Amino acid sequence: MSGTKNGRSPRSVALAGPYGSGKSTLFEALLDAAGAPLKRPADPRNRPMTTEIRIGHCSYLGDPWSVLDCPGSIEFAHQTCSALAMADITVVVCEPSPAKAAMVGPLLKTLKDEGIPHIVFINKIDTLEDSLADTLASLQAYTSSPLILRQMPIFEGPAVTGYVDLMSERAYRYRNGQASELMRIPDAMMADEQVALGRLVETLADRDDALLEKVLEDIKPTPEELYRDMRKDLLNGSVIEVLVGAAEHANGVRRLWKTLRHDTPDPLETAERREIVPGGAARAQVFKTVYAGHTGKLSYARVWSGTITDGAQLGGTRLGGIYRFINGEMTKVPDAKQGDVVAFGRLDGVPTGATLSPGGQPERLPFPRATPPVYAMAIATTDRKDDVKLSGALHKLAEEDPSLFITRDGETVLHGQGEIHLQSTVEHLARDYGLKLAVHKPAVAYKETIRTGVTEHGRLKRQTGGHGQFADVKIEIAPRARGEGFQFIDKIVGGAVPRNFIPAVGDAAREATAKGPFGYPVVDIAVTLVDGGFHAVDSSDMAFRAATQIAMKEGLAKAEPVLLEPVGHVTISVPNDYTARAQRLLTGRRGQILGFAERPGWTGWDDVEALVPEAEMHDLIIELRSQTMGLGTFRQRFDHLAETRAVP
Ligand SMILES: Nc1nc2c(ncn2[C@@H]2O[C@H](COP(=O)(O)OP(=O)(O)O)[C@@H](O)[C@H]2O)c(=O)[nH]1
Ligand SMILES: [Mg+2]
Repeated sequence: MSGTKNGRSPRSVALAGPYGSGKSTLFEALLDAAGAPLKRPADPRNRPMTTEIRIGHCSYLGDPWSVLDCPGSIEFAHQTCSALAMADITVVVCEPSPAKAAMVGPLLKTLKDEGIPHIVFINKIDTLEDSLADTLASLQAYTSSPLILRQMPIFEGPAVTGYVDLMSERAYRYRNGQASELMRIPDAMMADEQVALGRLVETLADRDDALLEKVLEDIKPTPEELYRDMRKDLLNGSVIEVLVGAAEHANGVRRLWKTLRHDTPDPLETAERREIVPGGAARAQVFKTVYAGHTGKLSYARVWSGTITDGAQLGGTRLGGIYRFINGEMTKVPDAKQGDVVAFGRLDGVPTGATLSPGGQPERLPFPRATPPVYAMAIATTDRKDDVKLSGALHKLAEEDPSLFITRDGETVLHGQGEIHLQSTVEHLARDYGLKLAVHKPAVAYKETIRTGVTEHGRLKRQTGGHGQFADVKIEIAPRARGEGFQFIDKIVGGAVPRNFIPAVGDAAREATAKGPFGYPVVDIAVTLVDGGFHAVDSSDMAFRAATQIAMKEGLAKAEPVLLEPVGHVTISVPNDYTARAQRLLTGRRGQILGFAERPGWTGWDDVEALVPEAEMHDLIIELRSQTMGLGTFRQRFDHLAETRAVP
């Protein structure tokens, strides 16, 4: 399959964009048009949300292709970024609505910053009511590269029935499910068409002196000249080509295919762009990992150079199968060549993002870093017998999903990108590992300390049969400044406590801070051993430990204990329309606003900084997203512990 008639290496296109813009519909329409149809969901209007990258293989006009359908939800953004990093070109799918177009902003910025070639496909053109001008203006606000609308929708009455392709100056009437049919440019559109073409040519001429000269001399450029310029500018990111269509009716899909065929770079060019050294050993990079019931582990990878053959030693294990995806079926193939996107079977221990080379340890290729987690959920097995199974499953989860972070500090906590992300993780644990789990809000890491100093006596005296137990300590417990930690001071003079028992007193005092009067760890105190007593036969380390424990327990309770809550330094990033709202959201959560400023490198965005108690952070991301059309994000770091009267 990978070597086709014309010998071209397989190219790869990623479909990205907001949730609901029609990526999955377009994915199916592209495969249909290339004669590699998928099984459709029973009701296409009820298509389930895409939560993982889907892959389809096909060939279009003799060229081999892999199409990657990405999840749209921001909570799976890491998967999308992984797919973008693997693909030769990205199609940004959006809707003809200015409000919804704003949701594409962060994606356009990522593509521009990372230098990934991309075009925009305005889908659902059948829902367009008047013009695309507002939508284009809304998109343009997010990128410094000019958007060039290449197709003008043709209206018949209220409905869009076709388009004028400006570069070839040809008009087409949509035919549902089939190639469009050539028609005359409607007379009423002639004037507008000339204006739009003039704008298109001018934008290209701004970047091409030869074209500019022609424009100045009033010579009409040929379509071929325009195609060539568009490709060059698109590949270096200086313009963004915009196409239109309706995936659901297969309108504009063949036009999109032809543009992709013409403009998409070869895998070799992509490897070069990604600074992957050409030649040498075969190399592949894993961008998705799935542990699924019957098939076992699959590592989806792109081959950047050379050929990888089934059975090769890869990543320290023997490769157990290479698969491609044709007509929605997994098909076993003997090898994978440069450009191929395949799934490798049974690569134990190989995580998402890993670079693989037969028999070797090649250089690690760059892979998108996951954004820090913004939402956490604690999980526990409902049957203690499953604990070992859970631990094994978590290990595999970590290989699959680089945007998931797991902590096991008292309770097991999943930290991820949002509620849907973590829910789908828990469902995965239930479905593929048979784990019944209870989920709950993670505990806040409260601490405690004391407000005043006390002197306390602890004494152990026990006579059991012959040998007894005896120890006596007098300690001073005093508060220290926040962050100074625990300190033990020995002030024994004259042997009131023999030297060899003093370490036991220090250890016991420190251990007693594990759980204070409120049940939380005690921080920032000093314990000074000032006096004590012993017995020549009955004293022991154990006896001194016990006496110290008694003194600490009673002393801490008398020293005006207070609860401390962790407070984080939070930075919320939002488009500046939402800055005031973000501030209200923070103050509503006992946040203390520190200020706001322009977000570096993001025109039209602000960063709002605040100090916010951790106890108020749990669902911050949910409220923030619901108030900012999903655009708001935040990052946080621990700042300090603050006294609180809040009862946890
Ligand atoms: N009117 C219209 N609806 C569409 C079109 N393409 C997709 N849709 C609908 O938009 C919804 C979301 O589509 P889907 O492909 O799941 O979006 P995704 O989240 O981007 O993958 C579905 O109800 C589709 O039927 C289109 O061209 N026109
Ligand atoms: Mg989808």
